[in-house]
Amino acid sequence: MGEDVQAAHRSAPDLDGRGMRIAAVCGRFNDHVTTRLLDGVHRGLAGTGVPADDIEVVWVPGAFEIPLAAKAFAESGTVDAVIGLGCVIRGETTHYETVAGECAAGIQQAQLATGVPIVFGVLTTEDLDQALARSEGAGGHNVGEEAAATAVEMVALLRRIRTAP
Ligand code: INI
Repeated sequence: MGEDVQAAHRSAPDLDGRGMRIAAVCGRFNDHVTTRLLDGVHRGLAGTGVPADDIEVVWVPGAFEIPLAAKAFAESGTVDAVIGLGCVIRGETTHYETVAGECAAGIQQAQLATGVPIVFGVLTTEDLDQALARSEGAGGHNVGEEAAATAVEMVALLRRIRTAP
């Protein structure tokens, strides 16, 4: 495959989220950061045509609880995708690896078990500055906004795969 063709395949697709229902499961731990990620999710989904009424938000104590709530949403059949939002800062905990690792593993297990996309919109950073730099306002870098695009892309992709003749 030529370089241009490969680049075209790598580039982000046009995202159309109209008609999709998305849930966000948001960790309260470090909520000065996770609220910024949630703002990013709303911005990102609005940009693809998902109306605010089609976004359901729930809060859980921390990143460790995200997989269970996300799996419950995925099993409910009420949403097309789930976005997990959390913030685990290494400097703030001695069990950083446990919380971050279990959250990631749980999300992966839940999406593989249910077949519903569950996006890992969880920041795992060395310090607060890094977390703030990945959760910026409109026009800046925001992992929540990226997670929104991933959710819409995966829903559209799975629909194509599952309806392919
Ligand atoms: N939860 C987070 O989301 N981020 C953290 O940085 C964090 N730290 O530092 O410990 C954290 N801990 C709480 C954890 O997610 C659970 O809520 C708690 O252990 C109860 O199960």
